[in-house]
Formats: sequence, C-alpha cells, structure tokens
Amino acid sequence: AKYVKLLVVGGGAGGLGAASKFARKLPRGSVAIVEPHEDHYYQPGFTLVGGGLMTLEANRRKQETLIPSNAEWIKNEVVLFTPTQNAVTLNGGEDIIYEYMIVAMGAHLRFDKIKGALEALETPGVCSNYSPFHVEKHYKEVMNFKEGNAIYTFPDAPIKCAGAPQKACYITDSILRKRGVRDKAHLIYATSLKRIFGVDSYIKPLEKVVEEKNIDVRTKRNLIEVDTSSKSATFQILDEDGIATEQTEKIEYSLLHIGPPCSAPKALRKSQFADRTGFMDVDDATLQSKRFPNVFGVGDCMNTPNAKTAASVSPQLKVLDENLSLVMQGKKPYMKYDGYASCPLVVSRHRAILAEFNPDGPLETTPFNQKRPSFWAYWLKRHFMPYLYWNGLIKGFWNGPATMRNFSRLVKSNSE
Ligand code: FAD
Ligand code: UQ1
Repeated sequence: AKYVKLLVVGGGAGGLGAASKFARKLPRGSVAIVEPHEDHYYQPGFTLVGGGLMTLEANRRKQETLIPSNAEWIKNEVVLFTPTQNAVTLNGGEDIIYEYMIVAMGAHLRFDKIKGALEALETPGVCSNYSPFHVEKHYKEVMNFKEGNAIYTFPDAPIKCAGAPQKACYITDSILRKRGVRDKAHLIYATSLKRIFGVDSYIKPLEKVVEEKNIDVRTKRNLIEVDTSSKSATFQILDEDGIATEQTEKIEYSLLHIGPPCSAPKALRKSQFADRTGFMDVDDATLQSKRFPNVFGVGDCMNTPNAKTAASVSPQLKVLDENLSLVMQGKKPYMKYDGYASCPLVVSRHRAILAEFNPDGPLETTPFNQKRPSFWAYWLKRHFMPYLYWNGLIKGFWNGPATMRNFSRLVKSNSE
C-alpha cells in the first residue's frame, strides 16, 4: 500500500483549502488529495448561472490546475474507510495508509430520494440549480416560460446553502417581470420548514420580499413525488413538529425547481466516522473526529450545527490549520470554530440580502444594514465572492471575515 503523511479526501472547497495550507507547511510529497472529478465548480455561482447572470464555464476550472503544486492528486474515489488501520481503499482496490487525514467529501445530492425526480429532471419543465447538469436548464425554462405554476421546493432533509432554492424563485420573479409575463405565472415556494428561513432576524425582510413579489409561500410541504405524465408534484404535509402526516397535496407545474435532499457520501455514511445521521461525527468546535484523533473534518460532510456553506469553510480552515498542526506536534487542539455561515440571499437580478449568522443568530461583517436588499451586497456576491473563492479560499489564504467583523464592531461602537 501507498503511504501518505496527510491524506485529504475530497478536492472541493474544503479539501483544496486545507491541502493548500498544509502543502505549504509540510515537506514536498507529504500531502495527497483523493478527488475523482476532472472539473471543479464554484457552486455558489450556480444560483447566478440559473438566473442567466453568469455562465457555467465561468464557474468551472480543471481540477489539475487547482491542486497545490506541492501536493499529489490521486484521481480516484475513496470507497472504504478503515480508520483502525489508518487506511482507505480506492475504487479498484488500492489501499492508502495515512498518518493524518482530513475528510472533505461534501454533501451528496439525493434526487433519488424523491420518487420520479431523477427521471423528471430529463423532461421539460423540471430543473435544479444544484446540479451542474441541470442549472442551465433552469434559465432556459424561465426564458421560455409561458404560463402556469412555477414551483420551488425545499426538502425535509439537510441541504447545502439552504437559501439557494428561494434565491432561484426570486430571480425567476425578476426575469418574468422583465419579460412582461409575470402575470401569467403563479410562483410557489413550497418548503418543508415552518418558516421561510432558519434565522429569525432575516425572516421579516424576506417576508417583505415574498409579499412584494406576490410569491405563494406554502410551509410544511415536503416534495415526495414527481409525475411527468400529468406534470404534477406531490407534497407530504408535515405537522407542527415537522412529522409527516397522512395528508398530501398535488400541484401541477409548468416549471419545477427541485431543492434536493442531501446526505453524506456513501463511503462516509457507512464508516466508523459517521454518526447516526451519516454525517461525520466531529467535535463542533475543534473539528476533530470524535473517535479517531488523527482525523479531522471540514465543510459540508460534518455533523456540526452550522449551515452548510462555502463561507463556513473559511473559518473552519483556520481552525483546522491550528488544530491539526497541534496534533502533529503531539499537543491537544484548542482552537474553536464559531459556527459562522453566510448565504447572500439574491432577491432579484441586482439586489441581495447578505445573511451572515451562526446557530446563535446573526454574525454580520459590515457596519451597514445587511438585512435590507442592496446593490452592494449583490455586487459582492457576483464579483467579489468568486474572486475570493478562487484566489483566497481554495489557496488557503482566506480565513473568513472575523477580523473585518471585529473592526466593524469597533467602528459601530465608537459611533454610538
Ligand atoms: P464540495 O465543495 O462539494 O467538495 C466535496 C468534494 O468531495 C467534491 O469535489 C467531490 O467530488 C469529493 N468527493 C465526494 N465523495 C468522494 C469520495 N468518495 N472520494 C473522494 N472524493 C470525494 N455557499 C456559500 O457560502 N454561499 C452561497 O451562496 C452558496 N450557494 C450555493 C448554491 C448552490 C446551488 C449550491 C449547490 C451550493 C451553494 N453553496 C454556497 C454551498 C457551497 O458550495 C458548499 O458549502 C461548499 O462547496 C462546501 O465545500 P466542501 O469542500 O465541503 O464540499
Ligand atoms: C465568504 O467568505 C465566502 O466564501 C468565499 C462566500 O462564499 C461564496 C460568501 O458568500 C461570503 C458572504 C463569504 C463571507 C465574506 C465576506 C467578505 C462577508
């Protein structure tokens, strides 16, 4: 079997960022990344691609150009973890033995959990900004939309960037107005949740948005089936506690945008790293595996209580850098991740609400009002965040906005 000092599983946002940091610190040849895909996508750009505000190509780079020069790319996938032997098995049977490991496998899209959804995505009217294969279709569908229901769904399961399904709905409203056909459309946002968004302080501004846009928000609705022959979507009605009732609701669609349930990737789900939900069981603060101290997690594959966003990955990388370095020196990790996440809620073709929060509430970076939709927040989302991702985050140079946030607080408290 091959031996690697630090094995990084996954070459997405978290895996590349972590590998970049440690490839700079450790001697050449110490770091290897296992990643099966040749194309790497900037997924936060998908919302804009689906809205015709950016091309898919602009959000795609070849993985080989992104692997840090000091690290090795193993173009394969992990199919089995054997942490008691510090080993992983690749597709094809080859084993790799590691001294330390970072698990950065992300979350998998599970359209297969909705009856008929996978097949439906190949038929007219059904699309999803979540998949690089069906995101351009969303824009085409909106541009060709004639009349009827346009339904945007939110699953009864973990989902990365929980704001993305409603962003798609808002941008669609904006496009249909521009096309002059908005009055022909009935826009429905059907969510499994009880409320429009999980963080209290953004609910009021978002309720104002849906009211102004005349969007029909239906809560406690979980999409369970898509029937392409009758072009209808079936929802399970959930009760106050989020438990499924016997009741269902069937709605016909002209356009159906599916927000997919997400799960941990299969190899992780089946491994000793997983908790009962299948996600990687780590200490919420130090990001160290609860069972195997030489292994850490980063990004969407963990069971930490933060929202799953690329913005969360940046402060996590700082924590990982410190804590794994300490463990490598035989010390105890002490640096703590604060649960930061961010989701620029694009509400039209040129405005956004810059939601930033952790599980305790808002955690905003700027001294400006981020709850009001603004041009500057949209500009950051459209022009600055891609730059920050490609040149900062995945290169291991961007550790999140905590420093800026503290500075803004100082400015604010001095002016009060
Ligand atoms: P990923 O970047 O998904 O990378 C995981 C990698 O692991 C993949 O490359 C995959 O191929 C690899 N992998 C999987 N299984 C295996 C295996 N068995 N072996 C080896 N490798 C494997 N975030 C924001 O901050 N702001 C936003 O506005 C935003 N909008 C979004 C909109 C959409 C539509 C989507 C889909 C996501 C959005 N996100 C947003 C979320 C963001 O993209 C993710 O949170 C981020 O990419 C997480 O990084 P990650 O490294 O954990 O996972
Ligand atoms: C962020 O750091 C980040 O990752 C690069 C995003 O992902 C695309 C974001 O959307 C946001 C908002 C941040 C936070 C950064 C600032 C400057 C507020």
